Amino acid sequence: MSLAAGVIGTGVMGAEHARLLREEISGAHLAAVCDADAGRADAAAQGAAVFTDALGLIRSDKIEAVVIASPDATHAELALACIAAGKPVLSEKPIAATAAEGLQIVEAEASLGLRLVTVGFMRRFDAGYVEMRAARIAGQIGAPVLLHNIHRNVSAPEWFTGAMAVTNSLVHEIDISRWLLGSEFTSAQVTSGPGGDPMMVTMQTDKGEIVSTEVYMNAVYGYHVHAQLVGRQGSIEMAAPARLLVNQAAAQSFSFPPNWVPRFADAYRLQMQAWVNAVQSGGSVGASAWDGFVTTSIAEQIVGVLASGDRIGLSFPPRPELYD
Ligand code: ISE
Repeated sequence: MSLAAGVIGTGVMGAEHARLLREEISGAHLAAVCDADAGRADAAAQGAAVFTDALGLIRSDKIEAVVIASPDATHAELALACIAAGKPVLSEKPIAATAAEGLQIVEAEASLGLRLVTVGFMRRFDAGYVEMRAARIAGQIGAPVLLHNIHRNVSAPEWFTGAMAVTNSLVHEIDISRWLLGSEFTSAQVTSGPGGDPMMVTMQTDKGEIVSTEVYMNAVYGYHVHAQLVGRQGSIEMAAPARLLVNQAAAQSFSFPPNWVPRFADAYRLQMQAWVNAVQSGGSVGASAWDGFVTTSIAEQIVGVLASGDRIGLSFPPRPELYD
């Protein structure tokens, strides 16, 4: 039976998730969308039902699973409503706007004893990261000692603050580094440029690995995400994010994508397919509610020391057994 999925929010990411469910995913179909903007909702629905009330979509008996792509501040309330309705949910990152709300989601799932939440940290489905993690697990470069991450955007709006670069962008590296290394972060320190852009974040893990992440929101030349994992017996890094190399005017070049949607198009599709497959088989996949909570908690703790530049020891409440 095809899974009836509903998408809440039809902005850039919601429209892409709706398109995937309409056109590219097997085992599921787009049953409904929800957005306050009727024109945008109709464009994404293309014949599926349209709701203006997100809780109405979640509680509808015509909807079996939910994708949340509404504004960040609404994620927690909607994820909690999905848990209350017993429906699997794929929520865009972040899981919640605050760590306290993220913990509420973890506690709700833990008391239900069932994992219903997947957080859309789509980089876990990107071929480069997947191969890098497999190489680490196979011991190809020996024990990891360093991970260097680069995260550059073309430009950010005037109102985009250093704190937002942490909660909106750095969160990807927090999640993917924990996943790549299979480690937990224990401390962090940030050095910020003027107005918080660029920033350099140095973190350490419980295995002593050092993780550096450059977040540069106004890098101009293109959207550029890169990772290099350094081990005791070698290093492994991402190749250029392109299928074609152009030879012209005595030079070889490739193009950078303008933003994350084309860069991670395959990852978004593979994530959606893996989520649908997991829901169909009663399992779970991708970043859990616990991963989402830890990431939001680390981001929040880092934001607290942005101005001082102090190194901070990171701490979390105990992890419920559900996530072992
Ligand atoms: C954006 O919100 C995303 O989630 C992108 O994946 C990230 O690369 C970008 O920096 C964020 O602003």
